[in-house]
Amino acid sequence: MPSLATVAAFSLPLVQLASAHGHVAGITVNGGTWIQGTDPNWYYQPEGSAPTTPGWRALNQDNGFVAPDAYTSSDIACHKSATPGQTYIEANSGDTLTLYWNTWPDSHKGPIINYLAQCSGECTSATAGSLSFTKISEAAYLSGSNPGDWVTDTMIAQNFTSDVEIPAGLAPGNYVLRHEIIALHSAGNQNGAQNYPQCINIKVGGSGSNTLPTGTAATSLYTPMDPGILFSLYGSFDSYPIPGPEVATI
Ligand SMILES: [Cu+2]
Repeated sequence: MPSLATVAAFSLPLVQLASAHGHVAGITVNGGTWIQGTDPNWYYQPEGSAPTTPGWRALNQDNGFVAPDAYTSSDIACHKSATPGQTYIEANSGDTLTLYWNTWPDSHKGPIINYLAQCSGECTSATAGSLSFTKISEAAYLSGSNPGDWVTDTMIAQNFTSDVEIPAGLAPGNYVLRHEIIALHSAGNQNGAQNYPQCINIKVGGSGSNTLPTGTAATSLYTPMDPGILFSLYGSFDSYPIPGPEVATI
């Protein structure tokens, strides 16, 4: 039997290895105060012992991804076995959220896509499978090929940050922001794309009056054979078909 000290010595490096890809560690609104996002290590912490944050928690202790063979599972909504953030960001329509990934590997090139879903009550008691997502912004391919320059390279160069605007004119209410990177480094093979969805609760204020156009259940966003999901970075190309629905006009 290993001693307790031996177990501790071996489990510590495992935790540190869990930072290979990434998660949204924090958010600011219009460049303001840092708001903690999420951390996969909080998932197993006893009730009340982890920070209360707007970021959803998930069973992604390896900072890992959801694969195309799970696109019909609600795990694709807000990551594996996700549970809602216990609070929310307060922001107004037209505000800019800056999302801070804790890290991101240079090899993981691909699109960054943002969706909103309106909660029927408080988002703190929503379930991933009940949400309907409307795409509000997307960016992906910039230039070159094999593998070329991608918006994920911009994100890395900007200290691992990515901005998203809450649509101007959006009506006040409770929303979940679904922010997602799809890493394409293995996407030339079937089931090789890697989706990294992160969900964050937002209570939108302000004086907007536009309701969110009808969205799509997360389980209907993508299929494994979409041209932007089964896509090789390692060849010659001059465009890229971003997967999912069209960006909505709000
Ligand atoms: Cu990775």
